[in-house]
Amino acid sequence: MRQQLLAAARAVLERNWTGSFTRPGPHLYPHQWSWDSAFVAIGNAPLNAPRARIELRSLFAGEWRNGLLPHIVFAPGMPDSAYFPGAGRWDTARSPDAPRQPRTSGIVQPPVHATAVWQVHDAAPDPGFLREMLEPLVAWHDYLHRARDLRGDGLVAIHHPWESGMDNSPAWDAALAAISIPPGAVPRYPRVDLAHAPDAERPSVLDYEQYLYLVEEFKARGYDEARIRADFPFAMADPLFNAVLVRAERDLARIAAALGEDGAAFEERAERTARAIEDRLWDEEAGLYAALDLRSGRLGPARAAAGLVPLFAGVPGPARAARLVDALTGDGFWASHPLATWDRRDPAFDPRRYWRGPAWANVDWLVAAGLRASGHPDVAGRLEGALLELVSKAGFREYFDPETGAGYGSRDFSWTAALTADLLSGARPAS
Ligand code: 9WN
Repeated sequence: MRQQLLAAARAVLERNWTGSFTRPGPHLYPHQWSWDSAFVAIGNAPLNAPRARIELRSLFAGEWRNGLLPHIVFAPGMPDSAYFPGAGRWDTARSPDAPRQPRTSGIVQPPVHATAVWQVHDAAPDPGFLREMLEPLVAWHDYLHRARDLRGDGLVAIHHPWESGMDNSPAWDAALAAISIPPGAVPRYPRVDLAHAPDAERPSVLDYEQYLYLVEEFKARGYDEARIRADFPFAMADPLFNAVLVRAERDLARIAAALGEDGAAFEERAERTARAIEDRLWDEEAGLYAALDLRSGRLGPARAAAGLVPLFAGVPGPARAARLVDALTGDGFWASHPLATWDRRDPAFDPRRYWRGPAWANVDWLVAAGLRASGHPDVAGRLEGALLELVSKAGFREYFDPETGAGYGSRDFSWTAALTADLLSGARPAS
């Protein structure tokens, strides 16, 4: 069974390979996405390391001069109508920092990349590749600390729900509701996504209105770091994004050390961000981390599986890790199939609608790796086993109903296949 599943996962990665990057899904997502590529590189590391290196190089070809690593690098030659919002709508030529080619979006996604680079090197050592990636990775992390650490405490902000990678999570509802959209501020647009996935499985009309309004707000500021920092209407410190950064800084320190360079500054930044997660994002009553609204100063509801991901970076000590284990094995997240991305006991939970409840393979994978790293290998093994069972029944779908196990969204989804392959090939992120 394991061999068959591994062969099927490899076949998905093969079909979605374009020659320079792996499409997240065959129809819905025709371009290169940032954290998708990092997960795909992790899956390819033991299977096809040269391809993993090409994937990461292709993504970093879209890096901006100020270190911003864009969440989408648009495939050359693909019509603008293939995905919305396409390169034309982003209009990143307003920034002197954006590359002219390849064309890109103007926002970011969780920084899994240093971890992916390290894992590719770990599976197939190649100091030349590490040397090539060091500077772009440092520029990327420098950008996050310089442009996104709004209070100078080590926590970095996201300025768009798409930057979290968990687009319509209820974690963003209150902050988005506080933004009023002036009439006519959002030019008309097509919902290209609805041609490929049912309405009930995708973000709502209101969600898209808010997403597209925020895109206009970036454009109005010319994608200028200082102007965005000053008054951007949406600024959230998300536990997943920050925890992934802590882990990435530590992996960057490993990369530096492997090249005979001093990585102490990266370790120090990791410590600072980890401390800020501990001090500012922990909800003692819920026993879970939550997102902090940096504009209102309010800690949001501790109801997201993203609040478990600090385990991935070894952020919590044993007592908090034990509370996270209680939370994740309880009714809120672990239904018939793990893990619901939003607490099932909360009224905002929807088992079908994208990031408002369905189980996603990348969240399971991050949490399982975190459980291993924090001394809970049994729970990690159960979680990984349950994910493999889910995928073997429902296929490499984009996300899954945590109650029925039904698969939703894109078929042949690349990161589901890649992370399944990673689990099956027995490679584990070095903690
Ligand atoms: C917007 C590609 C991406 C993932 C995100 C997921 C979804 C895009 C969309 O698809 O977002 O970036 O069109 O909905 O939410 O995590 O990277 O797979």
